[in-house]
Amino acid sequence: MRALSVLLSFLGATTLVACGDNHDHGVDPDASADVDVDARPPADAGIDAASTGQVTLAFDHLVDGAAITLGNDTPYLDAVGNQFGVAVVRYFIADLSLTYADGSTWDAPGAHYVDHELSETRTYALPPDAPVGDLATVRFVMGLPPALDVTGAFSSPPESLMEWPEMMGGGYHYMKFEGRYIDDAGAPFNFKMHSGALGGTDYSFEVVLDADGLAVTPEGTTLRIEMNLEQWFTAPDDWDLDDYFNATHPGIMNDAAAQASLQRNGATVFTVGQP
Ligand SMILES: [Cu+2]
Repeated sequence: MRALSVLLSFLGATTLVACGDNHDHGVDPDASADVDVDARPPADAGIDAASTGQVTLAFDHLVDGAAITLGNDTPYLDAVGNQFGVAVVRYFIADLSLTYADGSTWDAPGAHYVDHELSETRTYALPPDAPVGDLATVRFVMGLPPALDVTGAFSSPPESLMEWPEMMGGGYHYMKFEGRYIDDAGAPFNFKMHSGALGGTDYSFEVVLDADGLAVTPEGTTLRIEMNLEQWFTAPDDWDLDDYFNATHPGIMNDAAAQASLQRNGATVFTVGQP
């Protein structure tokens, strides 16, 4: 329901499917071969351990396919040639949903917070009762949908530290992606790419990832969710960081056009694979 409303609020504009890059782990056709179908309780009788499994998401943060190193250096290049580096990566995802090859879906409602520097946040163990089967897509909301983006919803750190100013509409940052880039004058400039709902406008969006070749198994499945950070700056909108982070425009929290642009670029930021 929530995912639907997010989709509707996004006017169906772009829910691009991003291809994972690690589909070599094939599905074991015998994974549930020893289950006696006749012995299964009816679907509504409770959790059948052989027909469900636990999916764990493991979050990685990459630039150009390589794991990032946080710091004040500017080792990376974006699409328009800005040198940049990464110091902070913090964000929410919400309302995860698995879509199976047979068309069925399984939902894990609620929000999960990720901070690159807090290893415990980079693992998200979903409820253990996901149906076993071949996956088609992994879906989630990047940021917080309106129902979850409510001031006071998170009462303790680290989530509570993501608060978004009341004067800008309250709720929470979807993301804090901070670092440093080299500006047109050749000087280092610290950027804070902060996204969130601005003045009551929801800029969260649904991410749909191609999970072809991945499956939920009774033994448990880990899916690697990769945020490819350079993609925030491109596809479809190329960001010259000089235009967004400079002395007269130090940030983007009050910039509706920038928030809308991140919503567009974000459709291709994530990929999924299996470790
Ligand atoms: Cu901010």
